[in-house]
Amino acid sequence: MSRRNGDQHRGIHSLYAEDSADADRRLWGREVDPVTRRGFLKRSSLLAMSAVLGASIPFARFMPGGLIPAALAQSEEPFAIDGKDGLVVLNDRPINAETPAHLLDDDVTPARHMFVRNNGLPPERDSIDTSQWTLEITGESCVTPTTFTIDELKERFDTHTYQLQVECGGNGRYEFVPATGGNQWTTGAVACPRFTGVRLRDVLEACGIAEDAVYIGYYGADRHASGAAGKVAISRGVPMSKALEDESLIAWAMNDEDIPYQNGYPLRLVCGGWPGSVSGKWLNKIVIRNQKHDGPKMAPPSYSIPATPVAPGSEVPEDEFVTIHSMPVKSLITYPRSGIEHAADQVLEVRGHAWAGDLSVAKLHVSIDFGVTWQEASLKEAPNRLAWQRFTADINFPQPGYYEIWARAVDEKGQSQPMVVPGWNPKGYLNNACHRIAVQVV
Ligand SMILES: Nc1nc2c(c(=O)[nH]1)N[C@H]1C(S)=C(S)[C@@H](COP(=O)(O)O)O[C@H]1N2
Ligand SMILES: [Mo]
Repeated sequence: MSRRNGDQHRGIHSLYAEDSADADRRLWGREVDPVTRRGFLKRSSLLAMSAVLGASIPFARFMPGGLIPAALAQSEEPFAIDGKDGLVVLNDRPINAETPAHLLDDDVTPARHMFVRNNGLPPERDSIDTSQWTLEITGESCVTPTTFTIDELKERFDTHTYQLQVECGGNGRYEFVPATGGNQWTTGAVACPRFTGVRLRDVLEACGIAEDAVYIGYYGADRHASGAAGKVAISRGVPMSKALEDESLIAWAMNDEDIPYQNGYPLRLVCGGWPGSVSGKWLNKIVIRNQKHDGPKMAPPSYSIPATPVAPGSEVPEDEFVTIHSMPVKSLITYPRSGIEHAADQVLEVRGHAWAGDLSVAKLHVSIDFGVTWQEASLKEAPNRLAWQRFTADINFPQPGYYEIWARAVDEKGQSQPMVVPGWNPKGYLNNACHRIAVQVV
């Protein structure tokens, strides 16, 4: 079974109903993602739109022609996964499930709300014996290959705790046109829990890093989705410079408890700020390599983008890709939940998080008039490097009606989230376009 969420949580960019549907047909010779609501809105006037929303639209004059109101473009479809609550399932074999924005409101993402992205089939829950679990450190650039139990890791190395953002490289993929293969993540393949473990660096150094070392790679105990024995679903890694950072952890705990089964119990790698795919789950082996790691899903087009921009739909030769390193600046509005009603005479406190891969976020602005004017939000510092940052903004609405709140973050290097979906790429990675929610002011 594979469930798509239709147009849940559509962002700002894919919503130019009339224009984009026609443009889609012109460009691609087919209807891309036909949505009933879109058909309705195409024919409807502003008056009809207001009638459906149950409110007038005070900033209608700024509303891009054909924009589908966020209030109509979002829906929810809960599904149960053991230990998870309120996630939306995109695929159940392997399990891929994302978190609705309003369930990511906590400063520290609770285990039950952390998304799940499985490339293969996790090891049987009952087969996992924490006391027997081992982590092997080896590879051609490892001087003294060593195998550790989890207890040995705990005894031999200092324990560290960091709050770390993990975002799937394909988060936001659903908005690329033409559509690209893979899970059609909307906004919810991101989380920022607190991980506890030992530094990857300490363990690697204890095993001896040869001078020619350039990369590490991980292996986990999950099986390929085909079930084929010995076939690895995913084995990715990072350059030594990332592996040796303070915050790169071999973790056994998340939010002071065991790591949830679907998130890699009993041991996982966490390299925050990079595509989630480098943070290996059910971790049982790390290789120190004298070349770029070449495990499954390291080679293009996996977790890679064209080195230079390409026209949407282009075929890109393998040697013209680069591997994704740090994720780009992004933000998410986590309160209020999209579609709520709010009293006109009251201030609305909007909340959310912003993050920027390896960098920090410098500023965050919100707009209630479709991006014509922007108000600076208050933005907290991260509790540690590679954690997301909380933003809040008090919003006053000039009169009752339908509003959208848009949020836009800028990183420490001045790089902003784009308003529209960024450059198309063959696998639909790195969509960091602005998030928006709907509010009915009554
Ligand atoms: N062993 C293993 N590690 C893995 C994966 C996997 O399928 N198997 N998926 C990766 C991908 S693509 C992502 S985005 C993150 C997701 O972490 P989560 O499922 O804990 O949210 O785990 C990464 N680590
Ligand atoms: Mo991912």
